[in-house]
Amino acid sequence: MDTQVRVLGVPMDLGADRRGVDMGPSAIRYGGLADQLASAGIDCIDGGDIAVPRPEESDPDAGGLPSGRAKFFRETKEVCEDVATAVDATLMDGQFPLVLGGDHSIGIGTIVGAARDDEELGVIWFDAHGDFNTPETTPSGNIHGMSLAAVLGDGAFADHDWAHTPAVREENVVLVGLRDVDDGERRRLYESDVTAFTMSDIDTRGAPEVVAEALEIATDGTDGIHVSLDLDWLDPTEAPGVGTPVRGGVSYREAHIAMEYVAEYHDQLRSMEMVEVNPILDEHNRTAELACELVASAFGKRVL
Ligand code: 6HN
Ligand code: MN
Ligand code: MN
Ligand code: MN
Repeated sequence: MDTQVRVLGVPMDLGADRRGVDMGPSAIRYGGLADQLASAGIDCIDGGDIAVPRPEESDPDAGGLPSGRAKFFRETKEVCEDVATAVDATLMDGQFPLVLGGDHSIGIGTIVGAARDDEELGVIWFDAHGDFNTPETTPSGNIHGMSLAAVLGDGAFADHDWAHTPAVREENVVLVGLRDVDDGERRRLYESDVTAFTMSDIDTRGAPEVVAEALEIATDGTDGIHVSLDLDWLDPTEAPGVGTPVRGGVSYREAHIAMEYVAEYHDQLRSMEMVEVNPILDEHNRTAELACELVASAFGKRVL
């Protein structure tokens, strides 16, 4: 890829219960992101961090939703609007936005920013979770478990005139790696046209075949794709530094082959984000370092 990558950090932890994920952008930079990109032949510049208010100075119930239904709704909306502006500006400058989380609520901002009114955007969401709750179905009130539903215009998000991007059609959205889905979001996933591949699909068909199909679906009739990678997609033995680990995730090798398949679609790749790295829960920064390695694979790093 000839395009220069602009790194955007979003030290966001308002969308999750476990503190520490706000340090993710620092940990990923410290884990060697620029060197890994260079080893893939990619030039990058650092666009710094988006400002995020601290939970101590914020009101979880501000924003007009019933208490606890979508904690820090107002602040998350404001941060995501800033993320969207930064991603949009990056694309307008002819650069590639690489967003570092932070919890997965920031995916709302990245996708809104990457979307174009006159162009369809496909999305691949690598995750143990569906992130398909709404303020009506959420068991936790945490927006990181609702972000994918939000951009598709679901629940109270649309009522509050936030996040829905018509440029993203359910038919071009694919979840990969599911193994922890709440009852309410399972029902909603069934009713939607989103494609969802579970870990069982990966077990029986293999990661390469599943990811190849995911890429076909996301690129079918679209003008570009966004890749959102939640590090809890990987097995916790490989990626212990995440707030909501779930056993039975993809292996180190499966994650790399998946990103190598993404690299084959570099002409369509418009934006990417790496989220949910929590250095407080990590072991010697290995989850952050893994995030850097996976970015390099997605940008075409080759052994030979
Ligand atoms: N993530 N389904 C759970 C919830 O609270 O809605 C967990 C969500 C985790 C979200 O890891 O991005
Ligand atoms: Mn997630
Ligand atoms: Mn936009
Ligand atoms: Mn997750």
